[in-house]
Amino acid sequence: MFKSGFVSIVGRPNVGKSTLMNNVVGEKIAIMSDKPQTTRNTIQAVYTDEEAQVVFLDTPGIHKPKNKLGEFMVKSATDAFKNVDLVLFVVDESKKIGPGDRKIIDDLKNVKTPVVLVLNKIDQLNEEELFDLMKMYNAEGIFEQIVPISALKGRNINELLKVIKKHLEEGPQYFPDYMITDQPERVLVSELIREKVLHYVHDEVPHGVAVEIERMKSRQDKEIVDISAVIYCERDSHKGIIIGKNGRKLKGIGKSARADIELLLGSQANLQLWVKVKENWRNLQNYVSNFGYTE
Ligand code: GDP
Ligand code: MG
Ligand code: K
Repeated sequence: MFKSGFVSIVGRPNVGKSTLMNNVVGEKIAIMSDKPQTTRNTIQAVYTDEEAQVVFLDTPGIHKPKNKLGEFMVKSATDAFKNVDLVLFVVDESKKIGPGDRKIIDDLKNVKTPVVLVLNKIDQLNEEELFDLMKMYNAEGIFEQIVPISALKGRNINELLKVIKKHLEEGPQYFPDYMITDQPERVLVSELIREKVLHYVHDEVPHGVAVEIERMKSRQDKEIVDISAVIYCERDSHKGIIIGKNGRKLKGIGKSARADIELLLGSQANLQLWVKVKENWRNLQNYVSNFGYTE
């Protein structure tokens, strides 16, 4: 059974979140480049092995709302916790829970998603200090589990991965193994759409499908991204299958793709899909590189 899911990472600056990501995914990593301003809930890294795919999301800072906009931001941050399978709360070796961590803990108390505390930088602690810290965090009573690690030294990372996988459900591989560094967002979006097409048409249109994002643009002052994408297939008959009776299949594809895209981008999406026939597109080098495939 293959498992997959989304994991939000939260923690104040300098606790070692980036170091952890680098260590967790190692060579399998796809660290994402800087995202446009509009994106608040972005993919940090994708970890894939034989058993599972974990999509790590950067969670925007959760803070006390000062105004309407602040409220909106906070709401979307807590929403981000709702739509994920697990939250990793990363802390460091500090002996006391400071105001930054306290605020996050208070916010996490309202979150139903399971939260695992990742106690990082244990290379800076002796056994007794480690024990005291675990006791202190355990007393908060909100963590499923506490996993002590050293992201820098690579200690106990495998245990953390085991704990993460335990919280994932059976699911598809959202992103391909060959996903490369600095994968632009639109490639991720096209992969999500392609995955839905393949899911909906089963074996009727074997692999002769590619997706190209024609337009992807955030509206100026609204939290909506307009996306129009073309699904390319190789035959007229395939086009009919993808669209389905009364367009029902394409609607289904669009609906489920949109849900995933919104999770990926952290904002609403208005998705328009078109189906076009392009015979033997696989032989056209030009298209292949346009679509972002490396095979
Ligand atoms: P982020 O702001 O949470 O992403 O933190 P970074 O990953 O950028 O790490 C902040 C600093 O902590 C860097 O200097 C890291 O080298 C250091 N650091 C991260 N993990 C560890 C660890 O396990 N042990 C020690 N001693 N330092 C660490
Ligand atoms: Mg960082
Ligand atoms: K990958």
